[in-house]
Amino acid sequence: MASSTLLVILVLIVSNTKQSLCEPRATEAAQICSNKTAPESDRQLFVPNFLASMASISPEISRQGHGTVINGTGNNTVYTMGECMKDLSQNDCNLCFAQCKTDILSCLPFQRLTRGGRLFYDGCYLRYDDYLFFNESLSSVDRTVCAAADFTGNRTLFKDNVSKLLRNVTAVAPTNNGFFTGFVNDGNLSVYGLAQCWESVRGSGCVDCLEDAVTRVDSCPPKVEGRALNAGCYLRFSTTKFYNNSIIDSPTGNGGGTRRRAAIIASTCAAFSFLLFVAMVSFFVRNKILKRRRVKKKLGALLSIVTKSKINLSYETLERATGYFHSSNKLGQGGSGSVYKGVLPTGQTVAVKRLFFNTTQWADHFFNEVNLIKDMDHINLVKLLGCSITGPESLLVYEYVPNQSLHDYLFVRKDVPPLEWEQRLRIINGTAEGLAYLHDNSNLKIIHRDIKLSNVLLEEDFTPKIADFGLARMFPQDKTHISTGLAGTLGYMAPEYIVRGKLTEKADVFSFGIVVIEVVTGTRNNAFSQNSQSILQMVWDLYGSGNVTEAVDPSIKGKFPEEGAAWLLGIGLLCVQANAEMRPSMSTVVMMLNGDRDIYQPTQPPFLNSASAEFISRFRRPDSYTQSSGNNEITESIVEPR
Ligand SMILES: *[C@@H]1O[C@H](CO)[C@@H](O)[C@H](O)[C@H]1NC(C)=O
Ligand SMILES: *[C@@H]1O[C@H](CO)[C@@H](O)[C@H](O)[C@H]1NC(C)=O
Ligand SMILES: *[C@@H]1O[C@H](CO)[C@@H](O)[C@H](O)[C@H]1NC(C)=O
Ligand SMILES: *[C@@H]1O[C@H](CO)[C@@H](O)[C@H](O)[C@H]1NC(C)=O
Ligand SMILES: *[C@@H]1O[C@H](CO)[C@@H](O)[C@H](O)[C@H]1NC(C)=O
Ligand SMILES: *[C@@H]1O[C@H](CO)[C@@H](O)[C@H](O)[C@H]1NC(C)=O
Ligand SMILES: *[C@@H]1O[C@H](CO)[C@@H](O)[C@H](O)[C@H]1NC(C)=O
Ligand SMILES: *[C@@H]1O[C@H](CO)[C@@H](O)[C@H](O)[C@H]1NC(C)=O
Ligand SMILES: CC(=O)N[C@H]1CO[C@H](CO)[C@@H](O)[C@@H]1O
Repeated sequence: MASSTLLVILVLIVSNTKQSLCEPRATEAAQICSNKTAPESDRQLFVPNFLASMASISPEISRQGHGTVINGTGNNTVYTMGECMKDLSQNDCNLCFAQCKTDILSCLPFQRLTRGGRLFYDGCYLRYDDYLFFNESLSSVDRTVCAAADFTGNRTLFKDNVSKLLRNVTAVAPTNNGFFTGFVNDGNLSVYGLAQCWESVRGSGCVDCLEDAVTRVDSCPPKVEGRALNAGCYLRFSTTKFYNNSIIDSPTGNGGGTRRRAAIIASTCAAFSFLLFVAMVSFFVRNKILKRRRVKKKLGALLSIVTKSKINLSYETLERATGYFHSSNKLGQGGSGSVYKGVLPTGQTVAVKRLFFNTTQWADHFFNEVNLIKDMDHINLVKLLGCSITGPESLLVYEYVPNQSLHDYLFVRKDVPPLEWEQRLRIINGTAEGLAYLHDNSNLKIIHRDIKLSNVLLEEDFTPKIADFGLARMFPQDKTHISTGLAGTLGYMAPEYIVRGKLTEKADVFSFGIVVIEVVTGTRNNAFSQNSQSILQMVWDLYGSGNVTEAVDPSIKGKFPEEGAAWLLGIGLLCVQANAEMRPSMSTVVMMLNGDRDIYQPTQPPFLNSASAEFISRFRRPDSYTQSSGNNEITESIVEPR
């Protein structure tokens, strides 16, 4: 009983932190994959254009929160549009979009070439298609999504109030840069709404889109929430406050009539506002509690693990240790949180990671990391020293690794000498050993899923340490592969993982191969570069012509053993072979690195862009699916939220 009270308090605290507002709202509202198909022969032209457009849209999004790009020519041109909701901060926008961009890959076809996909998140939107759709306001596949839960009070009043809110959407948004947020409340009930026309949909297009959206969403009550997901706009109402209202409260914001309404409420009766606040909070919390049963269960398991162990640290201690998370102590920002340097009262220097996900993801990631790595002990894995889960935000405490990441060392810092050959060798060896430990750990097989230069940290003596297990998944021994939501970083992702969501430890081997080639050549692998510039293509070609040492980082020219370099690049190429089965296991790699020079030669080119289209098409042909149970299973499990 006491523990369940504690859980309730915990959930309460979590729901009330500012974090629940500033989350990137990367929750999926709908994914709509086009069922327009094209001949197989078009695939080789279409997919590279798709990848190019995904690469060029990100800078647009991080510059201005929206963007459109067109890549390719003729009938294989790919049109891509992305946009964040206007109330998101730029940082949240980037986070939302990064996830959106990864997840839309699952619209890429499996058995046939489909040429379009839309992914609606509550914080951002991404669509690609094979025709110019940027100013389209309505389409035949537009969707209305109503929540499952019914409103529990007087439904007639609720419906009236929702309609009242929705009427203002069409009145305000078209003349307000396509954007609306607002709410209705009468003390007992609040309804919040947000609507946005995409940047390229203005004027009558925006009006048409919103009118249609309002009509459809108006049929959602008595459901507590509804969304209209149209080609040209997004509309959502909910009894939970889900948007960032600082835009509305700020004097220059775009609140429409709502700002005045808020001012009236505030000035007429402060006590009333307080009641309102209490009502809002209790609605909000009750909702959260109902929805987050699963989280509570997980938290329960986690809490007992943590409190039984010695790794529990108090929030105050860690706050003080990091100078109250002072920006000068910030070491970096990862996929699941920002990391600060801190000094514990014992004098030990540590790295403290603040997780910034919303509640569900928070519990998932946290549970994942703590549970996975609390028992891991290997010199090449970053060690988890402790955590804090009862404070206002969750913190993980790791050993501090002083030289920062391999990525920063190689490509960012200008004040360090280039890595010598022996140091590179040591880094590659250690990374291989750490990975082999993860893969062959006695009772669990762990796939890291996000091996890349920035997840390899360096000690002062250049011992590498693999970090960031946030994406790691435990791998049941009796399964040969698991289908999973795609995660990871595109340039490092194995082709079979991108294309089919098929995850085995060979996906890590592929990423490791990329790391080897990057470390030896001192060049970054660009997932989207044209084939002439691809470092993988270059190394492969030089390997074929027997001149592979020309690819070695020019900054150590003449200061490395030619034979050793050729051999190491050969191992790298072996690991990035397109066919997963032909890649060696990590333990074989470790053996090779330890001097077993009796290795086989790479026989297959890596996942190159020119070859990639051909490669992908081979992977996607129905005949290569004979052993799987068909594409549906894979599609569904990929779309499943993590
Ligand atoms: C809310 O929006 C404002 C204005 O765009 C922004 O500065 C702020 O960071 C946002 N807050 C959150 C919590 O996202
Ligand atoms: C797919 O085809 C079905 C029937 O042919 C149609 O009803 C549906 O709207 C189509 N979906 C898309 C996304 O085009
Ligand atoms: C894709 O299109 C964008 C602009 O629409 C352009 O900047 C970029 O260079 C193109 N990429 C390729 C590989 O053609
Ligand atoms: C694409 O264009 C080529 C010629 O430019 C044509 O042969 C082919 O049939 C077209 N494909 C489609 C699907 O229209
Ligand atoms: C969208 O743009 C195209 C080309 O610019 C134009 O022909 C079309 O009429 C526009 N459609 C709408 C709905 O504005
Ligand atoms: C809801 O409120 C309306 C107006 O106050 C009232 O006429 C109606 O009877 C109420 N319905 C219920 C189910 O309480
Ligand atoms: C809130 O609800 C209660 C009963 O459900 C009702 O008596 C009261 O008048 C309502 N308050 C407002 C401001 O509508
Ligand atoms: C709707 O707009 C009117 C006038 O613009 C404003 O007075 C009213 O408060 C708004 N209502 C809502 C629910 O936003
Ligand atoms: C804030 C507000 O407009 N609340 C209204 C909700 O609906 C009932 C019935 O129409 C009104 O009495 C409230 O004023």
